[in-house]
Amino acid sequence: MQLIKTIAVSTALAAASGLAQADETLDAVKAKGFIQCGVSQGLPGFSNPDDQGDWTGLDVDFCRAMAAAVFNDAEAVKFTPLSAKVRFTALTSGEIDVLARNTTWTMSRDSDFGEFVGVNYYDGQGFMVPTSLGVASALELDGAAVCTNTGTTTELNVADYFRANNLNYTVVAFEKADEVVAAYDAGRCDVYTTDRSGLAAQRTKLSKPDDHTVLPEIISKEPLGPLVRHGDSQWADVARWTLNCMINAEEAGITSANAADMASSDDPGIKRILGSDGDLGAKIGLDNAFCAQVVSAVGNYGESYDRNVGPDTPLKLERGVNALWSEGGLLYAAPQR
Ligand SMILES: N[C@@H](CCC(=O)N[C@@H](CS)C(=O)NCC(=O)O)C(=O)O
Repeated sequence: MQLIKTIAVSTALAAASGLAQADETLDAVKAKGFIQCGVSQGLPGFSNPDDQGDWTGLDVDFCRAMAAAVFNDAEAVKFTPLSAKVRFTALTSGEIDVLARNTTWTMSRDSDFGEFVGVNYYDGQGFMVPTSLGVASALELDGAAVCTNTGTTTELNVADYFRANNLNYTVVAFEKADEVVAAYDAGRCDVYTTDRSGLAAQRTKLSKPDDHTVLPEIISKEPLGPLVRHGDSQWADVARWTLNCMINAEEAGITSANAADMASSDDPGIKRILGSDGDLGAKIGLDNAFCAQVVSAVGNYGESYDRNVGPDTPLKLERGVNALWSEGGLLYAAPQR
């Protein structure tokens, strides 16, 4: 009796606070008709509203890909802009269904806040300085004032790095990224430190982007990836296999332009990825053609990379370690079989 009462109370509490019960997020998302995706407050290339207010970026594409996987409609998604500081509470409280916000996968976050489902950008922390400072290495930054964001992995990394190298520094930290950019642009600090992709993105907002230099040091590992709440392995699978689908599609040569035709390919591996053979999608509560829906609507990982952060975008980021394993990079998705 006592046990039944406890279960009833905890279920009611969980329902009231929007917390995930086992395997309930996919049903809840289907019932409301869209995915609520937590993103940044504006980071070009990753999650950024354009002039029309439409969200674009690598993380935004991942959210749209999930919507295409669940609804066959990449528009069935709403975006919640979040500062670094509040992002995890938004997930654990049930305000969002998934967090895709240039978020570093660390052990403490994986245990405290949610389940990371993979990596959509391998990064590392770097430093940017005004070229006029004449600094060529981070080891010359003794005594520097360092601008950064609160609520990020950045502060601990920079403390470790300066201590390890016996350098003094002062931190000038803000919650909003635009405040960091404005402070650095106004010369309130000597150095801007964050993920290197973040430096490439924020640089585009400076009054004179070409007057700044990114130093050669990479002081940390920042594997950036999406996460979902703990305790709902079906929803974690939906997120994980959406990401794997985009990476596997690139490896198999499946693109937004050819996905429909490739479904009738003779290649059994391609047929399994696209769902024209087997029942892989049904195993995680989706249509067997979920991956075909994703790639047709959003493209494969490489298409999304090139469109959002690649060499032909303002961020100008080479594929580097974010190339497929078969091209010498780190992207290695578990197979769809
Ligand atoms: N990857 C790091 C840093 C994430 C982060 O918040 N970076 C800042 C600077 S690039 C940012 O996203 N700013 C955009 C915003 O706050 O909307 C983490 O997960 O803690």
